[in-house]
Amino acid sequence: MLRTALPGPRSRRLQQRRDAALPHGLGVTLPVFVDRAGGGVLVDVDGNHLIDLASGIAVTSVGASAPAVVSRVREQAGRFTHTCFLVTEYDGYVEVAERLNALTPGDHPKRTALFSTGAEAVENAVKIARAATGRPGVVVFDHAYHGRSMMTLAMTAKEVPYKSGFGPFPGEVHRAPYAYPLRWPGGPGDCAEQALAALRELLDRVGADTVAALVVEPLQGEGGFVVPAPGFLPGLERIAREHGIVLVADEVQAGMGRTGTLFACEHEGIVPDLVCTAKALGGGLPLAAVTGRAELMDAVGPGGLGGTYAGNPVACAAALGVLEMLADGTLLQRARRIEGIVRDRLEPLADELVTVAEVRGRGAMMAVEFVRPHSPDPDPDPDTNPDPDPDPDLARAVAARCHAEGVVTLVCGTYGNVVRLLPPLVIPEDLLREGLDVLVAAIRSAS
Ligand code: PLZ
Repeated sequence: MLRTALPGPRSRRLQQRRDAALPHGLGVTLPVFVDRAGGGVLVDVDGNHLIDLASGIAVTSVGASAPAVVSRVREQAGRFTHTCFLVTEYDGYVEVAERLNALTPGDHPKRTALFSTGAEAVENAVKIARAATGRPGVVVFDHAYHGRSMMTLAMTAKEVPYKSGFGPFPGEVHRAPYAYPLRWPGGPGDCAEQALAALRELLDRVGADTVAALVVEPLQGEGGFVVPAPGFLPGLERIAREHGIVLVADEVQAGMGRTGTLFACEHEGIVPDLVCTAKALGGGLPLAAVTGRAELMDAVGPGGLGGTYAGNPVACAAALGVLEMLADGTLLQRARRIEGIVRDRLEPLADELVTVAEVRGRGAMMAVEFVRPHSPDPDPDPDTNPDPDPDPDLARAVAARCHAEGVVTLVCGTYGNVVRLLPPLVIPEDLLREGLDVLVAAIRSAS
């Protein structure tokens, strides 16, 4: 429900102040200033109601003002906002850790350390894996995104805009192909097997016994919402075990219920050694965690882990509200229901339009990948996948049309040609359908 063209006059005035006060390096998807939000709606300062299909990049899964989160935050902030857990302690931290130890895959003894951001969780997972193995190497994947700190930038694949101009980055980071079925040169059939063979080759080349950690997003986020070919994740687990490499699941974007299971690696039943969570964990407050095998987590000496704000008490209170809301499984079911609704509405477009290469994802983490129509190959090779030519202009145009109509969608992908949907799990169905109607119309007209 829009009252003005977007951005409205108040947002435009604030944007002018922003432009004068902030550096250009801070991008923005939709230059609209928000006044309040919740239930899948963002209300801007001009009174426009926007449909939220982004959740602040997979953060507000339980809603942007969920009572279970807000009441706990108020209560905790009224008692104290901070002590630094390294100075004096509070029970919320321990309770979040106990819950994550119980909820993450595997029934081995576990420990959890809390941090503030996803990048910090991933960095600390690398530190823990190095301390535990005494090895330096880190293996990551094509299209990976792990954060914006120096080590996680080294691990992130995409050069522009994340890495360019910021190097040199820390070394000992090796990159293997991710089992991306749509873009696998040999076609989707052998994708998992061939990607695993490529990883084995890489490990032979660098020496598997120099590798501390294999860090993988069980469903890639910024890289394009890539669901790995079936068998890839179990293969990684096998290879990691074989070589004493610590398997780290970066569940920062896909975890905490987003894909219809609490953790995305559950879809293939793998048990990572360390699990990184953030985003939805804190219900909008900055909280991140590394949860994993007790013997690995305990390999770091006293004082080796921490941070001034790591595991902030208000953020822990918020997380306990989130965990309570996720506990009975209703929201996981909602995520799966959202997948069904999105597939029913979008999959027909893949048959209808040559520009829609694929509709994919899991749960409430769904995406459309756009390509340029090929001129027919006069001499097609039946053994290779004709690499579909990414169309970032089309993805941008689709997102821009959605934005103009007040539907917040995000673009992602190494080639910028994927429009992704991350609605809050609590979004009312009619609102989701309304947002999808706008998206479908945008895809049709921009194609
Ligand atoms: N690992 C899998 O998706 C954050 C990035 C937004 P932080 N993704 C959103 C941007 O452009 O900065 C992410 C992720 C995965 C790690 C991270 C990093 O999490 O909380 O942003 O540090």
